[in-house]
Amino acid sequence: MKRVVTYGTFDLLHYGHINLLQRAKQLGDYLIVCLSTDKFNKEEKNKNTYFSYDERKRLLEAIRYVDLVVPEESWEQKETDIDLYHIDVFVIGDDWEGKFDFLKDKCQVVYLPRTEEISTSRIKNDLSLKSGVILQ
Ligand code: C2G
Repeated sequence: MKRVVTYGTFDLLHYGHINLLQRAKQLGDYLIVCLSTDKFNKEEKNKNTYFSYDERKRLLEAIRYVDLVVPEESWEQKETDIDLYHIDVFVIGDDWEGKFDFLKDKCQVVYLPRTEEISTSRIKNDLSLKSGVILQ
């Protein structure tokens, strides 16, 4: 069984995330998502998520491509995770191109093209703009 891992916040789940997860799953048989905790998002990624960790976990667990969701609590846990979960492939979007090449001596590292036209921040901006216009 080929085991794949990916990492992320996955806030306001959208089709860009789904595209990533679908392609990640195609690279193996079992996909683990290491989901950034609320603490990690706030303290390390400077991200204030709309949905809490539990809500984001619930959403990811409902996706057919995802087999297991576990917490991402630090930048440094990737190497241990690869051993712990016997990972064959590390996958992430190409906005991280090259950043995780140090994992190459432990597993295959794949950077997948992002879905360009969508992002969580774009959703937030568009919604605030729209609501701003309507409410004025
Ligand atoms: N993604 C994508 N296309 C988008 C938006 C996101 O392919 N339009 C991908 C990202 O490249 C990433 C995954 O979806 O692989 C999750 O995106 P984020 O939640 O923004 O993850 P990020 O903050 O990049 O966290 O330790 C690694 C970090 O936790 C990665």
